[in-house]
Amino acid sequence: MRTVYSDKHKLRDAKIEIFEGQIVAPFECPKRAEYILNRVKEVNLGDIIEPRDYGLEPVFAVHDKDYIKFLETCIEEWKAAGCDSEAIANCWPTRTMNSPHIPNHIEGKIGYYALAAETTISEGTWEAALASKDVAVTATDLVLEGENVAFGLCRPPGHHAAVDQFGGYCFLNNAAIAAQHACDQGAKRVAILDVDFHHGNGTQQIFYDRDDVMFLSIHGDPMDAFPYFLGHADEIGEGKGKNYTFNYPLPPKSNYDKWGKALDDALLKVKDYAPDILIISLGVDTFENDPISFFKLTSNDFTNYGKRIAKIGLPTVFIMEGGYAVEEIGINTVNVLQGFDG
Ligand code: SP5
Ligand code: ZN
Repeated sequence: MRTVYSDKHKLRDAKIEIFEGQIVAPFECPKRAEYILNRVKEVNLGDIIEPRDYGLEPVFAVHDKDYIKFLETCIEEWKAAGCDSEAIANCWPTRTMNSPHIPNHIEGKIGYYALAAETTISEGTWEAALASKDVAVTATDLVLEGENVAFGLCRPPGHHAAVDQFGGYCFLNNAAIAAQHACDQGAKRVAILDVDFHHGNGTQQIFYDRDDVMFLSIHGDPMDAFPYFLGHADEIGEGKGKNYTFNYPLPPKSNYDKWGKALDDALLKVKDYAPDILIISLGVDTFENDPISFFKLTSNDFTNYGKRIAKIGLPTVFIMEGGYAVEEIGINTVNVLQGFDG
């Protein structure tokens, strides 16, 4: 299969993350994509190609206009306000302060648009996010143009980004932009299966009331894991979208036996839905040695589930999301893709 990749991911190179009450080096770092790319080359997975430039049109088809403006200008405004640092949120419109007014000051604005504080906005973040969405849309177009599978080596990831919120290392929702692009190119039904350890809250929110994009997610139970406030089994969609969202929250220490049962159920639902295209939000933070997650999948399990996804026989786009055991991220990611390719 072909891999779409852009060097521009390196422009997302934040220096800080807030983790367990400390300032640490970000888990979501440029080395992640390097390891994946090297493994793609090492096993000769297939050609590696540059993304096409789709501009902002597919972004506006999913995200809020003012949110995009904010992402674009955030770091400049932050610096203009006298802060010589990466931009970070420290206050939010919380449950007791739910007003529709968006503050003028960047400190208030970033709080309005942030869904978590661990993720900063640094110089180059916007440019990297733009390239990442081009990677996702290009991979999707390869499949819409007739290839049976493609890999979008996206970085930064996307699945936590909502219509007008960033966080969880995500800024633009690459998988959602790809899915909407497929719809706009004539796909009647699109399924997004999110196998990242974390619930894909952004993707769920974007398509929650729609029946033309099915969303399914297997993830750490939000009672115990980030993003904490979405991803429960009783979230099933609303309006026309009712019964087109499926969540499989799993407890700490879940192994492949348990995880695979959720996958089987999800794949049955996808098969019944018979989408024109399947998008996999591919996070390998389900790995047993992931530093921030609590599932117990082994490197071989990744190969095995790649095979199981291939078995349902749908045109498939893999979009890279999380995975923070950096030294093993290449092996685990490419194991899924090789499993798929047989
Ligand atoms: C794309 C993606 O995988 N984003 C993940 C963002 C997770 N950010 C918050 C992590 C908090 C982890 N807390 C773990 C405590 C373990 N001791
Ligand atoms: Zn994740």
